[in-house]
Amino acid sequence: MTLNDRVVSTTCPFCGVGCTLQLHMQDDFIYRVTSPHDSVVNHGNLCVKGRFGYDFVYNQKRVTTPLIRRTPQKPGQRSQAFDLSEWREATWDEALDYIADRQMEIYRRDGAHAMAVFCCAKATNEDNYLIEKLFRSLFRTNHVDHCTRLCHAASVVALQMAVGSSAMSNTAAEVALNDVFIVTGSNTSENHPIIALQMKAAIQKNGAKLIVVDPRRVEMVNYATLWLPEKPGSDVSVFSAMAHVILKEKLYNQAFIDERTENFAAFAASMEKFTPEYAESVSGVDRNLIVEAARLYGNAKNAAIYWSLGIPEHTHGTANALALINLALLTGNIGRPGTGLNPLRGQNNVQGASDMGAMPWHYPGYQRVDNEDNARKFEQAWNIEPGGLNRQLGLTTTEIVSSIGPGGVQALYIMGENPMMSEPDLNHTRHKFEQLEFLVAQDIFINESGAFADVFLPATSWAEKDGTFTNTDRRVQRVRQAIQPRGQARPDWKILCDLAKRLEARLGRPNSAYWDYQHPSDIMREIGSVVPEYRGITYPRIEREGIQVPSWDEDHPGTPYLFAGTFPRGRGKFHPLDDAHMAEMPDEDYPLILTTGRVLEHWHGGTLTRHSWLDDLFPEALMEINPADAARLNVAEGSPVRVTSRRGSIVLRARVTQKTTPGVVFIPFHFHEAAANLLTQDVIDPQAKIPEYKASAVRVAPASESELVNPEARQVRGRY
Ligand SMILES: Nc1nc2c(c(=O)[nH]1)N[C@H]1C(S)=C(S)[C@@H](COP(=O)(O)OP(=O)(O)OC[C@H]3O[C@@H](n4cnc5c(=O)[nH]c(N)nc54)[C@H](O)[C@@H]3O)O[C@H]1N2
Ligand SMILES: Nc1nc2c(c(=O)[nH]1)N[C@H]1C(S)=C(S)[C@@H](COP(=O)(O)OP(=O)(O)OC[C@H]3O[C@@H](n4cnc5c(=O)[nH]c(N)nc54)[C@H](O)[C@@H]3O)O[C@H]1N2
Ligand code: SF4
Ligand SMILES: [Mo]
Repeated sequence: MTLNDRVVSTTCPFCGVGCTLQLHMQDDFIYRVTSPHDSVVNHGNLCVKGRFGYDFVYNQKRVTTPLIRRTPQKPGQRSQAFDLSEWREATWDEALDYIADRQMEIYRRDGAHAMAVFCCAKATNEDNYLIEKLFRSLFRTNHVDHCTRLCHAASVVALQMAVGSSAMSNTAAEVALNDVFIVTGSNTSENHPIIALQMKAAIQKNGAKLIVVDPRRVEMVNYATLWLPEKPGSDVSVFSAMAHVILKEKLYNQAFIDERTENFAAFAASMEKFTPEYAESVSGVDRNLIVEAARLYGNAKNAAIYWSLGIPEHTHGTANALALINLALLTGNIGRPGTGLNPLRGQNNVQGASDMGAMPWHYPGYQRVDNEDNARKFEQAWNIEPGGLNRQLGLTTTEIVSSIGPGGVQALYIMGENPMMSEPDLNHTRHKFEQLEFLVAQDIFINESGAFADVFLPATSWAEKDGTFTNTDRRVQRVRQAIQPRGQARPDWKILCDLAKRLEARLGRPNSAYWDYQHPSDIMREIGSVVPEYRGITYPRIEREGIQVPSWDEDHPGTPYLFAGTFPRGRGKFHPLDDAHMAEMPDEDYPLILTTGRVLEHWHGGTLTRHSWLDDLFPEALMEINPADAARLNVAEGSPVRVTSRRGSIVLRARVTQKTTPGVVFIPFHFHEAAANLLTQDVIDPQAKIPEYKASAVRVAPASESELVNPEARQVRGRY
């Protein structure tokens, strides 16, 4: 050990599990990552991304100075620039002044409606609080959203409707207290690997019984007592049939229903039609399996439901999530340790960004923007004249993209997202991006979306800044600076303060004091003053271990599980349900159902993991196809296939595997050379506005090696 050796304790930047990382440093170099055995979330365990995926911070392709496009971009003719020669370096002053001038020009001409922002679930709470404050208070727009819309939006809407909350009700580690648990629409071992470890321990050490409901034979099926292999999009029928059986066999919890819920009769009547036979005809799941699953869950003492994107990412995602909530209310499996409704949140800080108001309908703390009292409260906090904040609900991410053009959104600011990989129907998204009048990207790399920008602002990564992330079980944890910012890169919160001051000056508002923070801990103090759930969060209190919000004051220890005595909306509300179908059913021309998602080694659009050693572990896009379909279509293991939907076409290699069920193919959306979102559609759930990523009709045909896109050619980055 030399003098410069040190260990920096921080939180993993990848998934919502929120594992504690110890970065072993020599000078400015991270040479090893470990985790302490007593870490509260992960007990010393890490997955491959937390352990090895940090090297993106040193990647040569990081942008380290502000950049301005050499050729001015015009609406209708905007194009992507990946090559640095198409940009010129600028000073921070020049880049920020240029942005402030262009934004003010558009704002003065077209008003608040023309301004929109995508916030960042990878950035800190403090960063996200400031960016939504900037857009709401200075541009008076509520067109503020982030990737939560593409993620658990329908889970959040359903939980709001039924119980009045929008987070995981219990702590993931409470799986140790379950005697039965359901995992549905979650490939837990690849996407929340450390929670999967806890689930496996609950099964192997405590004898807990697992029910998996998923169209794919995900790894957790190996640990399950029951696997219900349903057709994608048929969850309402499967879970309502379970409720049907629980009702018929009187396995419900009458005391809980009487004391804590409402609307039971209407719900029970709507379950009549969902017989196991009927559900079998819709979902393809054997009726006996449905009955067995209902009995197992209905007879359990402590049962919990864990779900992820297979549930919300449908045009009927809200109904899917309501079907799960109905089951928990029916059996009283909520409001106690080891029970609950647990949507496994995805990004490291998607819970926090949502809590911070990075959403179009809410100020920080889920306080509706169309409520007069809330608007007044934030006008006071942010020194805005009475009536000055916008009372109209803003547009969501997918709506922002659709509205781009004359009369709609003209100026977009993207802080750390990649809609040109993550939004559905990328040919349409590309067309919309081309129409933008002004685009700013604030990121650590030029990704497929930032390549369209007029100005690129280099942000620091998580290893170069201080702040907090809120993990999937609502634990607010510290992020600590370990290395110096690369080049001139600056932390997001600093960039935003510098931009806000310039805008204030141009607006003639003597308000700079509202953008003077010495450190992110100052921002957290302000957050606590406007978000009651965060009042108890201060940096000294979370120095050693995070606190689970709500933490109502500085003496409050935090909240491991919610709804002990009551629900935020009072009684839990049952919702009657009817048939729900996916928007695009397979037919003769497009006979297979495509479901999209993730693999263990990669992250979303790949901006981080494809700039990391992790890319060597999984270098190429693969489509999973069942052996029965592969034989019929003449597709061999490893051979190239062309996959076509009504919206686009991609070529990638096939992986012939029992992991997918017949009739279903799976493609991860991490690879720009074979971007899955060229195939998906932008139809959305009417309540939650989430797109149906989990079901599109496609056809698959053998292709030749020469049709495969060479990753270096980056063909998908052009028009497809
Ligand atoms: N390695 C890695 N981990 C990640 C991420 C990543 O990019 N890479 N992203 C993070 C993020 S933001 C999120 S939101 C989470 C997502 O976590 P997951 O939701 O686990 O991720 P997906 O790969 O999209 O898997 C969706 C699951 O739903 C199933 N499914 C598909 N259609 C249906 C259906 O109609 N009904 C049901 N019941 N199931 C269905 C799929 O077979 C799969 O098991 O992962 C987080 N963790
Ligand atoms: N087909 C299909 N599409 C999907 C999904 C699916 O299952 N199927 N899932 C959806 C879901 S759940 C999600 S969450 C979205 C994710 O979609 P996005 O959020 O658009 O995707 P990411 O690739 O995670 O983009 C994160 C960006 O933030 C940058 N970044 C990282 N750290 C920082 C930081 O500290 N500051 C700044 N400024 N930038 C930073 C990264 O470089 C990267 O460019 O994709 C959605 N799209
Ligand atoms: S499980 Fe999630 S938080 Fe933990 S190390 Fe892996 S990616 Fe990081
Ligand atoms: Mo997500």
